[in-house]
Amino acid sequence: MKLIVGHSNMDMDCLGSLALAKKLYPDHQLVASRHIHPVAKKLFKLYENYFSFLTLKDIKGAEVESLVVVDTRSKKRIAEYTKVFASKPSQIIVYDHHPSDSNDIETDDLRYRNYGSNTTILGLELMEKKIPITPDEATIALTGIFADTGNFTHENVTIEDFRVAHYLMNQGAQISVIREFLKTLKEEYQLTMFHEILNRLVYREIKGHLVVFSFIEMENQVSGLASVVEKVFEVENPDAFFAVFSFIKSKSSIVIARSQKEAINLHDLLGALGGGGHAMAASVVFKGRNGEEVSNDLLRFLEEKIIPAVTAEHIMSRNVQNINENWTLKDASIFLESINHTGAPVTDDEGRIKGFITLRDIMKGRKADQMHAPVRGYMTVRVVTAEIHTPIREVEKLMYSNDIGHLPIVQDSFPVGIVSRGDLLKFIKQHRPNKLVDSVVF
Ligand SMILES: [Mn+2]
Repeated sequence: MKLIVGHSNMDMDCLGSLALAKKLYPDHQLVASRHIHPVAKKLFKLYENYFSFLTLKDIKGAEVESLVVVDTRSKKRIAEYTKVFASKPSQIIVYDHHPSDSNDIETDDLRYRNYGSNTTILGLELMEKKIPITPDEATIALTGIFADTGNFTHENVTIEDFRVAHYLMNQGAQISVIREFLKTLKEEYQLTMFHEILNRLVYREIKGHLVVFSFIEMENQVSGLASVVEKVFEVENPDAFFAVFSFIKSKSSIVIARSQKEAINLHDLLGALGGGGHAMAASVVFKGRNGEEVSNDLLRFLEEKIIPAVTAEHIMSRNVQNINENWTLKDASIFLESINHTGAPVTDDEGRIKGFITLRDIMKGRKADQMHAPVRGYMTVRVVTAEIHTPIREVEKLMYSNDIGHLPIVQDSFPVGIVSRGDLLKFIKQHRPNKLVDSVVF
């Protein structure tokens, strides 16, 4: 037999990948997992006949000459299929966008790309081979891309995801249908849970990152918790969110986590605890442990393992050029011109920061014919400053909410550095590797 499989607990991206894999390998048959992820059930039901999936029963004892695996490279996640094969498939092709782990499928044909969605990898191959697809196929595929890129807003999104989305729109993908599939909090209890979590959020600063936790105890596990977590993460927008759910009946707990920081890599962190997922979305299950215990252990673990956030100290320029408060506006203007800056901190004779003066402030003095007046009278007195240990997240907020181009970094009211918008942009460009930012904006 020639088969195409996705991972167990098939989600939207998995289904999108399957739909396109069937186009690339028309002589292969699709196999359905025993479990469909709750978010993908609607999509699965609607297109079940169209896919004409084989079930596990159909492939029992099969001799598989060719196996195509999509949206995973983990042996564990395709074990439900491989367990029932008569022998090892003679050929395996793997399409995956997840990072490698210790449990990788052995293959010499791994088509790994770091795209936001796995569907994108297959989409590009279809585009290259100019294989036509139907509007239904385009709709299923595009749903997968929307789902795995958080509607093209997650940091994992790449130009390629947009390219394939563009192609799928051209093939007749229907946004109105996709919108129906993507509605997350459909159920009443999910909405209730959403508000319950919001009311119980605990905020922690861990090594300069804003990390949010929640802990909810419930009788039984229900489906759709991940969508709720996703929504809370979207609304609260912290650096990372760890939601702990504890199930009384089964004496187990699950941690569902989301992150938007490179320094908080969930694939590594929760992987170390036996869980799995992406750098930005992962989960881990603890059997036989109550949620309170899990929450405390998790916090201790994160406090130890999370990489410290970069602070102002790392991006500021140390060469601060100050202006004395007693200088004239004319002196200040010549000075700024000589150092090629648009503004500088103003200090007293001891070097303590007293204010900030910009070329714009000096302009006002020039218009009033006051170029011989002291800087003191024209500077901004209520100067916004930060400290060397202020995390970049704060620095960014301070600069944008106060609309300032320079942020003096002070220690005991002495300026020790200054961060310009240029410094900040340079940092963001380097440390939030997003192909969009690299190739379009800059
Ligand atoms: Mn995926």
